Amino acid sequence: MSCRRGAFIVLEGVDRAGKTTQCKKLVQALQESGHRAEIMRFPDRTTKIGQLISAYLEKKSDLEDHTVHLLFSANRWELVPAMRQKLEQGVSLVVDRYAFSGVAFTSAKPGFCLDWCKKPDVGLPKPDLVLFLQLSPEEAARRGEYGAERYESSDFQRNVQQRFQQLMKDPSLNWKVIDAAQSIEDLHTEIKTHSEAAIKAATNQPITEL
Ligand code: DGP
Ligand code: NA
Ligand code: NA
Repeated sequence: MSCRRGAFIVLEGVDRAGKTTQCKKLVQALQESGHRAEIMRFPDRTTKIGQLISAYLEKKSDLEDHTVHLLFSANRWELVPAMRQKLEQGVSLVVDRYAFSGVAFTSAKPGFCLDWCKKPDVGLPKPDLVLFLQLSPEEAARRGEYGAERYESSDFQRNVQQRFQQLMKDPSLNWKVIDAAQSIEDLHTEIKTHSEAAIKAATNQPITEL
């Protein structure tokens, strides 16, 4: 019996690094070279929990900080059965943000430590590859004004970036740091190369957990 599963690939980074554009280009390129691949994003604002998160991000509602952290995590958990099913069917998942954004964004708030922030995500499927799109706060600012959503300020993003740096020290994860200041096409080529290697390596490997 063949057990060629799909690869679980995550793109992370601060806001404006180009994650969404690169996720779309990657899925398209993988499909064109004959892989089965699908895009996903977190938060997934379409579910009931996602709608609570969306209202919070749009500042239409205020939620207590621990509560919102748990909602973001619950939003990942509710998609786990579908994610596992796809991976086991041989579909590679290209995911725009995951638990690392969860930890980096909440722990950038006063009074939160990395350890507490990581706990609700323990047991989630572990990505085969985490591509971190590295962009300095100065370069991010040059890309234009931040939007009006929650978290979209240079000071907060600087804190988030520092938290990501700490998370990248985890040797149990396959982090690849990519310079997001290069051109869209060069960035895409680099991301595609890493992703194809991850798809090859995932074959016959079990899906592990965070
Ligand atoms: P996006 O739809 O990719 O623009 O993400 C929405 C915003 O939410 C963005 O500023 C990053 C933040 N975010 C993403 N995931 C989490 C999470 O799990 N926890 C927290 N606190 N913020 C998150
Ligand atoms: Na955003
Ligand atoms: Na995005």
